[in-house]
Order: sequence, then C-alpha cells, then structure tokens
Amino acid sequence: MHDPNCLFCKIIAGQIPSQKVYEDEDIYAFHDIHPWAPVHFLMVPKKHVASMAQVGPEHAPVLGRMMALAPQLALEQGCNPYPEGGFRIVVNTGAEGGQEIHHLHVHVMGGPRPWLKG
Ligand code: DGP
Repeated sequence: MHDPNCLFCKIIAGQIPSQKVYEDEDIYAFHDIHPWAPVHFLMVPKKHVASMAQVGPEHAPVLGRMMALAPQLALEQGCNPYPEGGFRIVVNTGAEGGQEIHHLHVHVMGGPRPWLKG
C-alpha cells in the first residue's frame, strides 16, 4: 500500500532519494536526514501505516522483524557492541509524542556520545 501524499512512501518507492541502510520485501531502513546521534537511521514498514496508534495484530510480524533486525543494523552502522556500546530505539507517536512524519518509523540511534558521559 502506497500513500501518494506520504514522504516516507515516496522514499520507499525511490521517488525521493535516501541513504539506504537495509531493504527487504517488507522493511526499508535509511539514514535520518537530521541525525540526533552519530548513528541515526530509521526503519519503516513498506506498507503504509500512519503510526503506532494504528497498529493491530496484522502488523505484529513486520514490527517483530524490525525489532529483531535493529541490533544487527545498529552494529553494521557503527554502534559499539553491548553493553559498553548499544543504541536507543524510539517510536514517536502522534503530535504529543513528537511525531512529524505520519508513516510509522523506528528511530535507531547510537554511537559514541561523549556528552552523555558527564
Ligand atoms: P519523527 O519526529 O519521529 O516523525 O521523525 C521524523 C524524522 O524523519 C526526523 O528525525 C527527520 C526525518 N526526515 C524528515 N524528512 C526526511 C527526508 O526527506 N529524508 C530523510 N532521510 N529523513 C527525513
């Protein structure tokens, strides 16, 4: 399902360029254009779903695959291994959740961040 008005559907379709991290039949991952961390990429289901608020049991397989894939992609993108390294996963949902793009996406962020060490 492709929403012609959705920015991330256009990225998935290749109509807007992106720096691809991973792709399979159901999942697309790409670098965030405004990174909040040295490693920051987004994972999205290819089928349009607006947010976590719209998720139902039918989305469980793709969401589960995204979560299971995130650690491998995080390491490949330069996150250091757990436990000294690691990463943060964030899913902003709705206006009060800080969501700006209404195509469900998982932020994966990590890499050395000296400002967190105090
Ligand atoms: P959120 O606030 O959770 O909806 O985050 C949306 C993220 O999407 C934000 O961190 C910036 C990123 N973003 C917005 N537009 C583009 C774009 O055109 N390309 C890429 N790669 N990322 C984008």
